[in-house]
Amino acid sequence: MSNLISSSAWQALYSHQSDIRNLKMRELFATDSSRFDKFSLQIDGLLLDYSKNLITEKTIELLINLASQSNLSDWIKRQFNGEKINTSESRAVLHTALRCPPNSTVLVDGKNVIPDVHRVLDHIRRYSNSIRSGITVGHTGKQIRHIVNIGIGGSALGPLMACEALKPFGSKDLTAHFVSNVDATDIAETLKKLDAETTLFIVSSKTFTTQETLTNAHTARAWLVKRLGSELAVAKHFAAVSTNLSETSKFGINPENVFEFWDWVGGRYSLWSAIGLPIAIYIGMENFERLLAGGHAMDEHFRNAPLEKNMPAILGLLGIWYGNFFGTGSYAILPYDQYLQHFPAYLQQLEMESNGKRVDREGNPVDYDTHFVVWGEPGTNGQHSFYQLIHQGTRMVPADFLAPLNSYNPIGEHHAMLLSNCFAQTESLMLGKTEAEARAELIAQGLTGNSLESLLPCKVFPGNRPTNTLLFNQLDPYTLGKLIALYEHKIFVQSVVWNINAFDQWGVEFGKQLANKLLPELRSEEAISTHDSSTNNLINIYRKRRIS
Ligand code: G6Q
Repeated sequence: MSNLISSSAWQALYSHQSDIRNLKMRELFATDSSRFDKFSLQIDGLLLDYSKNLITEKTIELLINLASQSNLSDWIKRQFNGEKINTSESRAVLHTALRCPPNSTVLVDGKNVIPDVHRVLDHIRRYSNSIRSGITVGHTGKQIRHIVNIGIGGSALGPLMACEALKPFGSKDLTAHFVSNVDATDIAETLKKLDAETTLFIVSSKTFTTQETLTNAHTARAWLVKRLGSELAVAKHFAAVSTNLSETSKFGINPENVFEFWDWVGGRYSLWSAIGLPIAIYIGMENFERLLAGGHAMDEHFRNAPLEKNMPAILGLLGIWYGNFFGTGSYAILPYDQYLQHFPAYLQQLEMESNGKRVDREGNPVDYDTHFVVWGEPGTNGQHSFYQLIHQGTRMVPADFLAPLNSYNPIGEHHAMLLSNCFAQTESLMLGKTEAEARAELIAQGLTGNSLESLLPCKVFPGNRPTNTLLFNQLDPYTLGKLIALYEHKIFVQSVVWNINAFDQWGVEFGKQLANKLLPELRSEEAISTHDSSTNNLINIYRKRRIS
């Protein structure tokens, strides 16, 4: 049995769970009018209401004990101080340094990294201003109107999510496009929307060796050269973001348009770095800096707030409460904000790639569950599809609801309707509907006898389904920065308790290793017989039936 499972803090939570699992949240609310005050936090305008959880004050006390037993406060210091806590890659983990003010000091191997961070930010400022103002133009002298991010995973999902989330701040003269998939359809359909003379491609890849990104970049390059009739056009229409400057120069990108970042920035944590270049161009540097400032504000909160008032710590520990003590296999992210439509996919990577691990920091297989499946869709759309399972399925699915109090599109009653749906959902997930309530409703509808009795079980809702609600005024860059950093730190909290490394991704590396392996066999003249019978047949069927 691992130290974690046998620890007193874990065992105390284990027995507490059996004491309280039959409690009803509706009764907890009915008997304690201060429940919201007890179980909510505010950090400059961002509210976390976690009162609709299956918890008592004792639960929080025991969860905080678990965090203390895991030396969470020490780990937070170690991360912020640039210790190489990503041990399997021997790297520091310093996305937090990317949002530090210029007068800060953060040392990696004895060197302060902040001057480099601000040197690159200055470069981003100059370049994004000159694209937006039309000082830097395309090969034929026309102003840039389309920016196309070519990148995948951590080099795509953050900028995609943030450009969509901050659309109200986006330049009306620019359209941001994102190409990730090696499926040619992705780039082909994007190219159809573009005019080569007014398009800037940003090739974003930490390693600059990723198959999908380089393939798409070469296709885009060939398209551009063909359209503009000159190789010289590449210098004006391509920029790159990478830690691998020798590969960017091999690709032929003008060194002035190459933006650097460092190995201590993990891919999925990189939108704050030069990987955020499309965001800076699209929303402008001042707004990009507001995003960084929001992230920094959450960093300061995370470092300084006591654990019981620490938003990332509370969110992380609640996740552990359900995942490890109630056996929930997934949790849902449900933004009631159309601009946050890519936020669930963004968090899916951030959380599952960080904490989807099976060995601890010492390399021992763990004997407890680590991360759960993360999924979600914007409300109210999800209500008309999968909420059924959350309300009445056999599994408990904890969910985070996120909503702005004010809309950028204040048309009629839309926003009040949106929020009324959001609040009604969390309320009814908590309350449920008892058999007596369901029966009274059916009687009021005129049902009696067998028709009433047979319908009754379907109309009962167990309730007691946990939710968090995060409210903010409007989704501006500063707020988005805080929200992203909140989840980043929440993930770190969980990794500390689980004693796993949240910052490596060997599963992704494995995929990259496999990517080119089968390719020559698909082109082979000879039948393939070196794999298992399934793989051999799949390859051979493709070989026989491919048209081009
Ligand atoms: C992120 C992952 C992964 C990575 C992509 C793209 O943390 O490592 O999603 O971002 O595989 O890698 P490159 O940026 O090196 O192309």
